[in-house]
Amino acid sequence: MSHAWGYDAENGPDNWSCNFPIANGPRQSPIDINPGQATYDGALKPLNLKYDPATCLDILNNGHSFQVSFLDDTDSSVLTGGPVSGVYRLKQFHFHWGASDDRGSEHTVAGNKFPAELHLVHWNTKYGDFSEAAGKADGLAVVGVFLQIGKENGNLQKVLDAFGAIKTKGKQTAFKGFDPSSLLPARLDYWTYEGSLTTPPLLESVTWIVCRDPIAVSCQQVAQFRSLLFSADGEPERCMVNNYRPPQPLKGRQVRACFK
Ligand code: E5Z
Ligand code: ZN
Repeated sequence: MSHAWGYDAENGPDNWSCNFPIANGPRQSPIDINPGQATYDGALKPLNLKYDPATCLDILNNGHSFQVSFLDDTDSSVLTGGPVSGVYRLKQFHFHWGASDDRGSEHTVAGNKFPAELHLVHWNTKYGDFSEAAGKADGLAVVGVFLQIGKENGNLQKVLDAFGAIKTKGKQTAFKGFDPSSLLPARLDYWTYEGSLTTPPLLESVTWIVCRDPIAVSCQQVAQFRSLLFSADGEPERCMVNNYRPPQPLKGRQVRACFK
C-alpha cells in the first residue's frame, strides 16, 4: 500500500495489514454477532448515556466518513455503566454505509447486514486525552447502532441538512446544539466484546457496545450519505460509499449480551 488507506481495491481493508500489521491481531473489529453464541451476562449494567447538546461543536468530511465532534474537556457528555468501569467522554460520532441498501454496516448479526451503522466514540477519562486512551486496552468505548430502512428520521435530518457545507474531503462547518441521544434506539439492550478501531490505525483499544435494536431512517436519507465525496475539491469526484470494513475473525473472543 504505497498511498493512504481507503476503501478502494488498492488501499482497502484487504490491504490495510501492509501498513498496519495489527489488522491481523487478536481483537479486531468489526465481527459477525451470532446471537445464538452470545452469553447472557446478568452482571452487565444498563448502559447510561448522558449527553449535553451544548458540547456539540462541528461536522467534518474527513475523506473516510463524516463526523460530528464534541467538546470533551469536561464530563458533560459521558458513557457510564454497561460493560465498562469509570467515565468515558463522547469525542465524536460518525457512520459507515454502502453503495446500496443491501450492505453498509460493519457489524453483522447472524450474517445479516444493515444499510448503515452509527458509531458514538468515547474515551476513558482515566487517561489524559483521546490520543492517549486510543492506545490502551480499556481506552475507548464505541456504541454501535444499526440503521434500517423505514420512516424518515427527523433527528438524522438535522445532520443531513449540514451536508451542503461538507461535500468534499477536509471541509468542516459549525454544528451546534445537536443532541446525539436523539439518534439512539428507545431500548438500549446491547451485545459487548473486546475489539478495535475499524479503520487504521486499527488500535485494539475498543470495548464495543452494539445495540440490539436498530433505528429507522428513510432510503432517501441513506442516499444522502452517498452524496458526499471521498475526494477533495479539484480532484476527480469519488462518491463516499462502501466505507465499511467487513467482519473479522473472532479468534476465541466471547460476545456477551445484557439481555436473555
Ligand atoms: N470506526 S471506529 O468507531 O472504530 C473508529 C473510531 C475512531 C477512530 C477510528 C475509527 C479515530 N481515528 C483517528 C486516528 C486515531 O479516532 O485513532 N488516532 C489515535 C491516536 C493514535 C496512533 C495513537 N494514533 N497511535
Ligand atoms: Zn466507525
